[in-house]
Amino acid sequence: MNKWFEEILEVKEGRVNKISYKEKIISKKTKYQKIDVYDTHAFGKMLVHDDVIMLTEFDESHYHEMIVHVPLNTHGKPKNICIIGGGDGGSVRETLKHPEVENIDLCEIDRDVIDISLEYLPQISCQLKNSKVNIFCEDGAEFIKSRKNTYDVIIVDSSDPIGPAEILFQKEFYSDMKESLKEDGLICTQSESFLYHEDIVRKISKFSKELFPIYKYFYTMIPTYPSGVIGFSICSKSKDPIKDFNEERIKLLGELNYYNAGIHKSSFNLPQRYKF
Ligand code: SPD
Repeated sequence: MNKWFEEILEVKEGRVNKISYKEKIISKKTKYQKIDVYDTHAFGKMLVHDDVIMLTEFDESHYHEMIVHVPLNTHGKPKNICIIGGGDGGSVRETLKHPEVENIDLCEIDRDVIDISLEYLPQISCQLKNSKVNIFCEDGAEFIKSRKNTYDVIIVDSSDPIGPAEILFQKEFYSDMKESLKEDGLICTQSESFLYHEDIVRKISKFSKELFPIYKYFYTMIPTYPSGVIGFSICSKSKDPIKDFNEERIKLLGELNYYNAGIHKSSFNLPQRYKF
Protein backbone atom coordinates (compact mmCIF):
# COMPACT_ATOMS: atom_id res chain seq x y z
CA MET A 1 0.00 0.00 0.00
CA ASN A 2 2.51 2.60 -1.01
CA LYS A 3 0.35 4.81 -3.23
CA TRP A 4 -1.96 7.22 -1.46
CA PHE A 5 -4.57 9.68 -2.74
CA GLU A 6 -4.70 12.69 -0.42
CA GLU A 7 -7.72 14.99 -0.28
CA ILE A 8 -6.61 18.41 0.85
CA LEU A 9 -9.16 20.94 -0.44
CA GLU A 10 -12.20 19.65 1.41
CA VAL A 11 -10.65 19.06 4.82
CA LYS A 12 -10.28 21.28 7.85
CA GLU A 13 -6.79 22.68 8.28
CA GLY A 14 -4.64 20.19 10.14
CA ARG A 15 -6.41 17.08 8.84
CA VAL A 16 -5.81 14.86 5.84
CA ASN A 17 -8.14 12.39 4.14
CA LYS A 18 -5.97 9.61 2.66
CA ILE A 19 -7.04 6.54 0.68
CA SER A 20 -4.55 3.97 -0.61
CA TYR A 21 -4.91 2.78 -4.19
CA LYS A 22 -3.63 0.09 -6.53
CA GLU A 23 -3.65 2.21 -9.68
CA LYS A 24 -5.02 5.33 -11.29
CA ILE A 25 -7.19 3.98 -14.11
CA ILE A 26 -7.75 7.22 -16.01
CA SER A 27 -6.94 10.89 -15.66
CA LYS A 28 -8.39 13.52 -17.96
CA LYS A 29 -8.31 17.31 -18.01
CA THR A 30 -11.67 18.36 -19.40
CA LYS A 31 -12.97 21.82 -20.32
CA TYR A 32 -14.31 22.18 -16.75
CA GLN A 33 -12.14 20.13 -14.38
CA LYS A 34 -9.66 17.28 -13.88
CA ILE A 35 -11.35 13.89 -13.61
CA ASP A 36 -9.56 10.84 -12.14
CA VAL A 37 -10.71 7.31 -11.46
CA TYR A 38 -8.67 5.22 -9.00
CA ASP A 39 -8.86 1.54 -8.13
CA THR A 40 -8.51 1.65 -4.33
CA HIS A 41 -7.52 -1.12 -1.96
CA ALA A 42 -10.49 -0.89 0.38
CA PHE A 43 -13.30 1.02 -1.33
CA GLY A 44 -13.50 -0.20 -4.95
CA LYS A 45 -13.30 2.35 -7.75
CA MET A 46 -13.20 6.00 -6.74
CA LEU A 47 -14.23 9.01 -8.87
CA VAL A 48 -12.38 12.25 -8.13
CA HIS A 49 -12.96 15.76 -9.56
CA ASP A 50 -10.20 18.35 -9.12
CA ASP A 51 -8.69 16.19 -6.32
CA VAL A 52 -11.97 16.04 -4.37
CA ILE A 53 -13.65 12.63 -3.86
CA MET A 54 -17.04 12.45 -5.57
CA LEU A 55 -17.81 8.81 -4.85
CA THR A 56 -16.44 5.35 -4.14
CA GLU A 57 -18.18 2.10 -5.01
CA PHE A 58 -18.14 1.27 -1.28
CA ASP A 59 -20.48 4.04 -0.08
CA GLU A 60 -22.01 5.67 -3.18
CA SER A 61 -25.34 3.96 -2.42
CA HIS A 62 -25.55 5.85 0.92
CA TYR A 63 -25.43 9.08 -1.08
CA HIS A 64 -27.54 8.21 -4.12
CA GLU A 65 -30.30 6.37 -2.25
CA MET A 66 -30.75 9.32 0.11
CA ILE A 67 -30.61 12.17 -2.44
CA VAL A 68 -33.29 10.35 -4.48
CA HIS A 69 -35.60 8.29 -2.25
CA VAL A 70 -36.13 10.92 0.45
CA PRO A 71 -37.59 13.50 -1.99
CA LEU A 72 -39.39 11.01 -4.25
CA ASN A 73 -41.09 9.24 -1.34
CA THR A 74 -42.06 12.64 0.05
CA HIS A 75 -43.67 13.63 -3.25
CA GLY A 76 -45.58 10.35 -3.52
CA LYS A 77 -46.34 10.41 -7.27
CA PRO A 78 -43.10 11.47 -8.95
CA LYS A 79 -43.45 11.35 -12.75
CA ASN A 80 -41.26 14.04 -14.26
CA ILE A 81 -37.83 14.46 -12.68
CA CYS A 82 -34.89 16.75 -13.38
CA ILE A 83 -31.37 15.90 -12.20
CA ILE A 84 -28.79 18.69 -12.38
CA GLY A 85 -25.22 17.34 -12.28
CA GLY A 86 -25.16 13.62 -11.49
CA GLY A 87 -23.31 12.66 -14.69
CA ASP A 88 -21.95 9.51 -13.02
CA GLY A 89 -25.50 8.10 -13.21
CA GLY A 90 -26.00 7.05 -9.56
CA SER A 91 -29.01 9.32 -9.07
CA VAL A 92 -30.54 8.20 -12.37
CA ARG A 93 -30.16 4.55 -11.33
CA GLU A 94 -32.02 5.17 -8.05
CA THR A 95 -34.71 7.39 -9.64
CA LEU A 96 -35.63 4.62 -12.08
CA LYS A 97 -36.47 2.32 -9.14
CA HIS A 98 -39.66 4.39 -8.74
CA PRO A 99 -42.23 2.79 -11.06
CA GLU A 100 -44.27 6.00 -11.61
CA VAL A 101 -41.30 7.87 -13.06
CA GLU A 102 -41.97 8.55 -16.73
CA ASN A 103 -39.20 10.97 -17.64
CA ILE A 104 -35.80 12.07 -16.34
CA ASP A 105 -34.02 15.13 -17.75
CA LEU A 106 -30.37 14.82 -16.73
CA CYS A 107 -28.43 18.07 -17.16
CA GLU A 108 -24.68 17.51 -16.66
CA ILE A 109 -22.39 20.33 -17.77
CA ASP A 110 -19.37 18.09 -18.43
CA ARG A 111 -19.92 15.38 -21.08
CA ASP A 112 -16.66 13.73 -19.97
CA VAL A 113 -18.15 12.85 -16.55
CA ILE A 114 -20.81 10.81 -18.36
CA ASP A 115 -18.39 9.16 -20.81
CA ILE A 116 -15.83 8.26 -18.14
CA SER A 117 -18.53 6.85 -15.85
CA LEU A 118 -20.01 4.78 -18.69
CA GLU A 119 -16.60 3.30 -19.39
CA TYR A 120 -15.09 2.86 -15.90
CA LEU A 121 -18.01 2.85 -13.42
CA PRO A 122 -20.62 0.52 -14.97
CA GLN A 123 -22.36 -0.34 -11.66
CA ILE A 124 -23.13 3.34 -11.19
CA SER A 125 -23.79 4.48 -14.77
CA CYS A 126 -25.81 1.36 -15.70
CA GLN A 127 -29.11 3.20 -16.37
CA LEU A 128 -27.82 6.27 -18.21
CA LYS A 129 -28.94 4.80 -21.55
CA ASN A 130 -32.45 3.94 -20.33
CA SER A 131 -35.12 5.23 -22.75
CA LYS A 132 -36.74 7.35 -19.98
CA VAL A 133 -33.51 9.39 -19.65
CA ASN A 134 -32.84 12.51 -21.75
CA ILE A 135 -29.29 13.79 -21.41
CA PHE A 136 -28.46 17.49 -21.80
CA CYS A 137 -24.84 18.64 -21.58
CA GLU A 138 -25.53 22.24 -20.61
CA ASP A 139 -25.16 24.68 -17.75
CA GLY A 140 -27.80 23.58 -15.21
CA ALA A 141 -28.50 27.14 -14.05
CA GLU A 142 -29.39 28.19 -17.63
CA PHE A 143 -31.24 24.94 -18.40
CA ILE A 144 -33.69 25.35 -15.53
CA LYS A 145 -34.63 28.93 -16.52
CA SER A 146 -36.31 27.72 -19.71
CA ARG A 147 -38.52 25.07 -18.05
CA LYS A 148 -41.35 26.67 -16.10
CA ASN A 149 -43.92 24.63 -14.15
CA THR A 150 -42.47 21.35 -15.45
CA TYR A 151 -41.06 19.03 -12.77
CA ASP A 152 -42.40 17.10 -9.79
CA VAL A 153 -38.93 16.79 -8.28
CA ILE A 154 -35.60 18.48 -9.06
CA ILE A 155 -32.44 16.84 -7.68
CA VAL A 156 -29.18 18.80 -7.63
CA ASP A 157 -26.43 16.18 -7.47
CA SER A 158 -23.53 18.59 -7.68
CA SER A 159 -19.89 18.79 -6.71
CA ASP A 160 -18.74 21.41 -4.19
CA PRO A 161 -19.30 25.18 -4.58
CA ILE A 162 -15.99 25.79 -6.31
CA GLY A 163 -15.59 26.00 -10.10
CA PRO A 164 -18.48 24.89 -12.33
CA ALA A 165 -20.87 24.12 -9.43
CA GLU A 166 -20.52 27.46 -7.61
CA ILE A 167 -23.60 28.92 -9.26
CA LEU A 168 -25.68 25.96 -8.01
CA PHE A 169 -25.30 27.21 -4.41
CA GLN A 170 -26.82 30.67 -5.09
CA LYS A 171 -30.26 31.99 -4.11
CA GLU A 172 -31.05 32.98 -7.71
CA PHE A 173 -30.67 29.38 -8.89
CA TYR A 174 -33.01 28.14 -6.12
CA SER A 175 -35.53 30.79 -7.13
CA ASP A 176 -35.36 29.64 -10.77
CA MET A 177 -35.83 26.02 -9.67
CA LYS A 178 -38.95 27.04 -7.74
CA GLU A 179 -40.40 28.39 -11.01
CA SER A 180 -39.61 25.07 -12.75
CA LEU A 181 -41.52 23.02 -10.20
CA LYS A 182 -45.16 22.06 -10.51
CA GLU A 183 -47.54 23.25 -7.78
CA ASP A 184 -46.75 20.41 -5.34
CA GLY A 185 -43.11 20.00 -6.40
CA LEU A 186 -39.96 19.90 -4.31
CA ILE A 187 -36.23 20.05 -4.75
CA CYS A 188 -33.41 18.14 -3.08
CA THR A 189 -29.89 19.55 -3.28
CA GLN A 190 -26.42 18.38 -2.25
CA SER A 191 -25.82 20.82 0.63
CA GLU A 192 -22.47 19.88 2.15
CA SER A 193 -21.48 18.60 5.58
CA PHE A 194 -22.99 20.24 8.66
CA LEU A 195 -19.81 19.24 10.53
CA TYR A 196 -17.25 20.88 8.21
CA HIS A 197 -19.27 23.43 6.22
CA GLU A 198 -21.72 24.89 8.71
CA ASP A 199 -21.41 28.32 7.03
CA ILE A 200 -22.54 26.95 3.65
CA VAL A 201 -25.48 25.04 5.19
CA ARG A 202 -26.50 28.15 7.12
CA LYS A 203 -26.46 30.26 3.95
CA ILE A 204 -28.54 27.72 1.99
CA SER A 205 -31.07 27.29 4.80
CA LYS A 206 -31.48 31.07 5.18
CA PHE A 207 -32.28 31.85 1.55
CA SER A 208 -34.32 28.64 1.08
CA LYS A 209 -36.60 29.60 3.99
CA GLU A 210 -37.12 32.99 2.32
CA LEU A 211 -38.18 31.25 -0.91
CA PHE A 212 -40.06 28.09 0.15
CA PRO A 213 -42.73 27.37 2.78
CA ILE A 214 -40.93 24.16 3.81
CA TYR A 215 -37.16 23.76 4.32
CA LYS A 216 -35.45 20.75 5.95
CA TYR A 217 -31.82 19.55 6.07
CA PHE A 218 -30.95 15.86 6.40
CA TYR A 219 -27.75 13.85 6.11
CA THR A 220 -26.19 10.53 5.18
CA MET A 221 -23.02 8.73 6.24
CA ILE A 222 -20.15 8.69 3.75
CA PRO A 223 -17.06 7.31 5.51
CA THR A 224 -14.79 8.09 2.55
CA TYR A 225 -15.58 11.84 2.65
CA PRO A 226 -13.39 13.99 4.93
CA SER A 227 -16.03 14.58 7.63
CA GLY A 228 -17.73 11.21 7.13
CA VAL A 229 -21.12 12.76 6.36
CA ILE A 230 -22.82 14.89 3.73
CA GLY A 231 -26.15 16.69 3.89
CA PHE A 232 -28.99 17.57 1.58
CA SER A 233 -31.67 20.27 1.55
CA ILE A 234 -35.34 19.67 0.86
CA CYS A 235 -37.09 22.83 -0.35
CA SER A 236 -40.75 22.19 -0.89
CA LYS A 237 -43.84 24.08 -2.04
CA SER A 238 -46.30 21.98 -0.03
CA LYS A 239 -45.15 18.48 0.96
CA ASP A 240 -43.30 17.96 4.22
CA PRO A 241 -40.59 15.23 4.14
CA ILE A 242 -41.48 14.04 7.63
CA LYS A 243 -45.29 14.49 7.80
CA ASP A 244 -46.05 13.53 4.18
CA PHE A 245 -43.47 10.76 3.80
CA ASN A 246 -45.19 7.72 2.28
CA GLU A 247 -43.63 4.72 4.01
CA GLU A 248 -45.62 2.17 1.96
CA ARG A 249 -43.83 3.19 -1.24
CA ILE A 250 -40.51 1.78 -0.01
CA LYS A 251 -41.76 -1.71 -0.92
CA LEU A 252 -41.84 -0.63 -4.58
CA LEU A 253 -38.13 0.07 -4.67
CA GLY A 254 -36.72 -3.44 -4.40
CA GLU A 255 -33.57 -4.23 -2.49
CA LEU A 256 -31.61 -1.25 -1.19
CA ASN A 257 -28.30 -0.88 0.67
CA TYR A 258 -28.92 2.07 2.97
CA TYR A 259 -32.35 3.70 2.84
CA ASN A 260 -35.31 2.48 4.92
CA ALA A 261 -38.21 4.09 6.80
CA GLY A 262 -36.26 4.52 10.03
CA ILE A 263 -33.31 6.13 8.23
CA HIS A 264 -35.68 8.46 6.33
CA LYS A 265 -37.09 9.85 9.58
CA SER A 266 -33.93 9.87 11.68
CA SER A 267 -31.75 11.53 9.00
CA PHE A 268 -33.50 14.85 9.82
CA ASN A 269 -32.40 14.68 13.48
CA LEU A 270 -29.21 16.64 13.95
CA PRO A 271 -26.91 16.98 16.97
CA GLN A 272 -28.11 19.63 19.40
CA ARG A 273 -25.68 22.37 18.39
CA TYR A 274 -26.72 22.34 14.69
CA LYS A 275 -30.00 24.13 13.97
CA PHE A 276 -30.74 25.04 10.34
N1 SPD B 1 -17.16 16.95 -1.12
C1 SPD B 1 -17.63 16.13 -2.19
C2 SPD B 1 -19.08 16.29 -2.47
C3 SPD B 1 -19.47 15.59 -3.73
C4 SPD B 1 -20.92 15.50 -3.91
N2 SPD B 1 -21.30 15.00 -5.19
C5 SPD B 1 -21.09 13.63 -5.45
C6 SPD B 1 -21.64 13.22 -6.76
C7 SPD B 1 -22.13 11.82 -6.76
N3 SPD B 1 -23.09 11.58 -7.77
